[in-house]
Amino acid sequence: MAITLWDLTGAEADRRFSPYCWRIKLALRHKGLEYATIPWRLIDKGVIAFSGQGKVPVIKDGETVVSDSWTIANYLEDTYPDRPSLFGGEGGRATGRFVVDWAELALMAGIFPMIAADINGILDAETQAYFRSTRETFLGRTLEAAQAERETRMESFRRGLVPLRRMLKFQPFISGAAAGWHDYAAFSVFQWARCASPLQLLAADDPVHAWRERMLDLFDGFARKAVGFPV
Ligand SMILES: N[C@@H](CCC(=O)N[C@@H](CS)C(=O)NCC(=O)O)C(=O)O
Repeated sequence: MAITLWDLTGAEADRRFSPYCWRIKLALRHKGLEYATIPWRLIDKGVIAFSGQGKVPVIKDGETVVSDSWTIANYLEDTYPDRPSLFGGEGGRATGRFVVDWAELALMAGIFPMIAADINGILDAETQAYFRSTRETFLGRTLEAAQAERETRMESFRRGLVPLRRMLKFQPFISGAAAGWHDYAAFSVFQWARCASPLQLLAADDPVHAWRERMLDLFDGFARKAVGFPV
């Protein structure tokens, strides 16, 4: 039986923009597991109440319900040990946790203010009211005021990518010779931005751009085919 994934959507049902859901869709493909997605909006809390919390991703695998992208990745790795490994061993699992936090605290935190108003623009009116109120409280300013700082923020965001840029001189993927969880956890943030905003986060000659291209090509261009903006 296929795994069910509740997957964040914008006003258009096929604009799936959650970074946390993206890394799980890529992990499911990596494992070669069949899955079906159910579009979910930020305000549809009741729909996922069965999971005991209010965020996606949530998966249901038979009778097992799992939420939180890192918990789901570990569940998939441990439940399907005969499928291709996401982590490549226990050392990879440990550094995989580091990438989850780096992706959230360095990548997402750096990108979010630059695309905050654009994200609002892909939502339906009802979800926009919720998004604006929760995210403006978080940002401490309006979505538009945050996004207006993008010119000044871009340089430091790109500078923060130096360790990744340098690593990619030695290997094509963060996980090594082939893509794995480390790549999915980091790429999912760029895919979130690409699904929600036309902002060009990476210069065309940046090795990180070339890595993102390789990630967009994986699984027969799965991420590239998703509804998003050209980057
Ligand atoms: N730590 C969680 C974070 C999940 C998360 O924040 N998901 C967002 C969608 S991208 C969400 O559902 N937010 C609900 C809300 O803002 O009310 C994970 O890794 O899965």
